[in-house]
Amino acid sequence: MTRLLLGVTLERICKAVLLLCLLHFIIIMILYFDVYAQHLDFFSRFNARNASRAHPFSNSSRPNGTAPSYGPAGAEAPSPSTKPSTNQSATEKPLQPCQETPPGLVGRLLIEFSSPMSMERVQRENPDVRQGGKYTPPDCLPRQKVAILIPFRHREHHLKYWLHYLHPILRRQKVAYGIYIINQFGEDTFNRAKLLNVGFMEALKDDDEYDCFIFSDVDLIPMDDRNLYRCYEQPRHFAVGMDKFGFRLPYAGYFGGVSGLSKSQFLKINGFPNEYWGWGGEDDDIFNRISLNGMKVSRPDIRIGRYRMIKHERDKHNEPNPQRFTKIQNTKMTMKRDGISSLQYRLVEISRQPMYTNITVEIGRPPPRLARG
Ligand code: UDH
Ligand code: MN
Repeated sequence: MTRLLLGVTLERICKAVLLLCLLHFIIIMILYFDVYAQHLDFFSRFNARNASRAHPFSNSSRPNGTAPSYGPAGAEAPSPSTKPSTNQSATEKPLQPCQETPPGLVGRLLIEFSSPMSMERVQRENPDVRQGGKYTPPDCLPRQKVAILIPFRHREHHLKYWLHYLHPILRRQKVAYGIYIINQFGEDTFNRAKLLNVGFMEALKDDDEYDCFIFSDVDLIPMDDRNLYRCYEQPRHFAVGMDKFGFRLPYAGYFGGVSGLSKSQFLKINGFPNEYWGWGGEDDDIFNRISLNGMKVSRPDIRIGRYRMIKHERDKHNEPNPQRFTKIQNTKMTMKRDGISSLQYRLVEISRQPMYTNITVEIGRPPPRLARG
């Protein structure tokens, strides 16, 4: 009797183990399907504009565990400002303007944050990036010069992943760029939008040829290199589908995460607000500024504008700002006085690192009324 019972129990355990294995297999298959889904995407395959165009400089290797692309860039034409060459010697054949759809893109990328990352590895894998995190495509004339600005404090771990993934992506996109980490000095309440205003000013002081500014959270990595980091005819919202929002836009007017404005678009809205202390609201205020100034946000296709955010808890001194709901009702009144025109800060240090330029800045603290909450 006991033997029979033992036998039945063993059989059940075996079945359970088998079931678990099957479940595991199915989950793995689903994950793979997700990454390689675009292979099966007939629409993007047949719509491809440049997929078959060979290019002498195209990169056939697949960095960062990337899958090949068959699809279009899914992006509109960039604004046409073309900069003169800085990387061309007199004896060489003159460089051609970079193609609107870069030929070496690979499409959907496999992004993960489990393998350890070090700055040494990032440096080793990006030997063409110049001191300060600058890069110029060697084989074509870029149409724009892009400053990438990252609001920052105590997120070194995230920064390594960001640099690890973004440098190769930007290189494949043929972007002429500089990376600026705008590091808030001290432990007062965090202010994302004000840091980005500082970034705009300091990047232009560093190089007055920047004509495009991309504002990115340090923990957001694009999952597709066809999401082109450049400026467009209208202000751009890049992070349309984040994993934390189920790869959907959380609401129609969302402008958070990663966005980009040309120099003239940024100046037209008087930059970003300086008076949003703590978490939230500043991105909605920027969206309001854009609409109130007669512009319209442009976005990539939802299949291309997907992002992974490195999981994290809320930071200290960046609690949700309880004033944000009232403040975003008043953008029309506040935007003329509060913005790049009223920006005040004290520069603490600029240091050029191999993979980025660090700008540490003191931006003050919220007025006492807000500090009390
Ligand atoms: N940031 C810093 N340091 C800080 C605060 C913010 O570097 O102390 C920067 C960083 O670039 C970050 C961005 O500001 O990516 C936006 O802040 P966030 O990442 O905290 O905003 P998010 O909306 O998170 O992603 C909200 C808190 C989520 C808590 C979830 C708990 N499960
Ligand atoms: Mn975040």
